[in-house]
Amino acid sequence: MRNIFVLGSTGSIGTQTLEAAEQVGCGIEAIAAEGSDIELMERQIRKHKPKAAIVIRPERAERLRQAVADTATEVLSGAENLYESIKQSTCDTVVNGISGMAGTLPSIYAVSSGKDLITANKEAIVTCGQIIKKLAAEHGAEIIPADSEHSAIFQCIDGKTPRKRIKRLILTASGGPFYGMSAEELRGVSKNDALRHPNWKMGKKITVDCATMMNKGLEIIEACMLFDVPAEKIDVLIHRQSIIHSMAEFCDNTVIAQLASPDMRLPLQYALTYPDRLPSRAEELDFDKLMTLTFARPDIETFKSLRLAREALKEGGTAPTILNAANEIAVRKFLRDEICFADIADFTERELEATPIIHNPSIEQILQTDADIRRKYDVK
Ligand code: MN3
Repeated sequence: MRNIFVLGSTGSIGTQTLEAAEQVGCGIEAIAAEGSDIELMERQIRKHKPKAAIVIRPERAERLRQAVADTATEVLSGAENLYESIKQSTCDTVVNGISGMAGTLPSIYAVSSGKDLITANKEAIVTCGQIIKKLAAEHGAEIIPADSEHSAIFQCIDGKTPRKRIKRLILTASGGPFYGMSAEELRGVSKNDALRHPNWKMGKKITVDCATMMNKGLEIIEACMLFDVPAEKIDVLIHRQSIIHSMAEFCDNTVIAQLASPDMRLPLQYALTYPDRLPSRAEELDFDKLMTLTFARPDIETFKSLRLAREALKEGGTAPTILNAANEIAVRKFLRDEICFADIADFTERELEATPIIHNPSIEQILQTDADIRRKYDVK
């Protein structure tokens, strides 16, 4: 059984990873979190007894240090100590549940020190996917996707079929809370409307990304990077029920789909037990009451994030980094009521057009590009 280092342990992915790990009996080597919920970190330490706990915001660390002084867990703080802990850790697997670009360096340190990477963090793969894959190959680390769609594809194409026999990967999308609305109607939606996802319970940033469909745009880029499939072979299909988590179509026109109830603990657990499977706490599918599965084409005129993501992917280099940073800033502005919902994609499009693209960038250039855009808007 894997011995894991959980990054972003107090977030939605982190807490569900710990549940899945407990379910299958994985060891918890270390946990790391930003530090916004010290009480939860304390409970996690008492329950899972990790060797180390890292609080990324140093000013939040002292409270945790005092709270768990009676335990054997060492409390460290700051990003540098996090990177060092990942490198030095005796874990075999890093689970990256950090939200946003802050997850990038941890993923890079994980694979460069030979740890398998279970990644729910999209940004690292979207911006540095090729570099991370190369480092993983060099250091014998495996990358196991935990995003539900990519886990589904990973399961559908697993086996001995050569990659060149894949005709298409079909990412399913719930369509979010605003499916079917016109551009005009989108002008009137509120923050609370955007934060109400029909099927999945997630953090705020990704919930807004689902509403704009930028989440699916980032997932197209992520799928290209993870599975070495060109952009034109990746399709998006609206599937409101979120039962089929994605599909792979092969050259003989067979389509293999992965179905399960929408419960993030399941792809996280599969990543932990892969290639084995163990009983999970996810609800079983009830074919008696379910089962109307519907499919529709996405409206890329209204939800233009999908088009923007494809453009960034085609452009390559730092274009996905620019797309991601601009979107992250726009979402933050939206959550602070500084811009309206429809402005999110416009903001991202303007930034993508205005920022020069570097081809074949280094990690430093990717991080610099990201930092420059954030500095411009004074957003860290
Ligand atoms: Mn997803």
